[in-house]
Amino acid sequence: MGTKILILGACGQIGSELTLKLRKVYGNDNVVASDIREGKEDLMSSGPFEIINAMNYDEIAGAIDKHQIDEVYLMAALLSATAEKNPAFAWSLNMDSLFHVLNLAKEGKIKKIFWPSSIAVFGPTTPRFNTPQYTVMEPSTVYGISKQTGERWCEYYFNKFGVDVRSIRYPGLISWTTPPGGGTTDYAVDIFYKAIEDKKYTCFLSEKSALPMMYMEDALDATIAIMQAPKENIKIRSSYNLGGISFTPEDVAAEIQKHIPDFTIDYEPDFRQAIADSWPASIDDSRAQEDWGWNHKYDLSEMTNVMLENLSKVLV
Ligand code: AKB
Repeated sequence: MGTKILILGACGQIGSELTLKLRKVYGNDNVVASDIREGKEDLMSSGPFEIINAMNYDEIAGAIDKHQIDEVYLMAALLSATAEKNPAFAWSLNMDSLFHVLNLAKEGKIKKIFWPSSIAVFGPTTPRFNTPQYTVMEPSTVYGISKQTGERWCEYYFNKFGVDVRSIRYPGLISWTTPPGGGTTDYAVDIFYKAIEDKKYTCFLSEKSALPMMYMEDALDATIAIMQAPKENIKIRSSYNLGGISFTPEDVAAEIQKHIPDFTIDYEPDFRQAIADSWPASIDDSRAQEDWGWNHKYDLSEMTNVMLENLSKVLV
């Protein structure tokens, strides 16, 4: 029998695409999707689905037992902007769910965990350009504090209990199938919807706010690559930097204008500007390249092509 996988938070931006990709790789019946509520039709109909609250240990443990799960991908989380509005809930969701899966691995009920960290672990005192793997980390957001704390616990559970937990610091992720929710990097997805629907966009970050970003397909490839890498290649058990591309709202607007010449953008920065200002502009991901062969495929121009091409079919 093949590897059996449980995805917590399968209906979100990353989870929904990750589920379909993992089903292609491991077989539909071997990938159990779960979330607090039902998701899109293709996700529900292509394989098993369970309603699970990621904050509930018994619900996770029950599904692991029922489906004889080997690996858990914990994708449920409150992102940076939403977490600022609801700090206590963000902390509970982001930390409780992680402790549940770490403890399930410690108890021998699962063999491997994927847990996403984020560029939000860095803060205003971190070097902003080509941010190194090991550097000053003083996150100033609730989300960033939860991710940095999570990284420390992952490393601790690996060192103390041998828990095989693997993690990536995702940059902003761009995709056209499921919209993101509650992040600071969400503008880089919204802008494509608005470019097609209205030919204009009001950006909640300023024109020069450079952030590390990545097209979803690259992020999924990285996620599967780190999970499939031999154990001895995973030398960092907190979380790996993952860079991809780096651009500003002005850069992506210019790229869109190559396809939609009358597209216009204006800027009305809100509270998310302070979050963006505290994060790196670009990331050094050489350790991911060296340890498990990571390399991204999509640049800004290729990503823009794919986003506009696919969204214009969906939004007509
Ligand atoms: C966010 O903007 O909160 C996320 C992230 C960078 O982790 N996309």
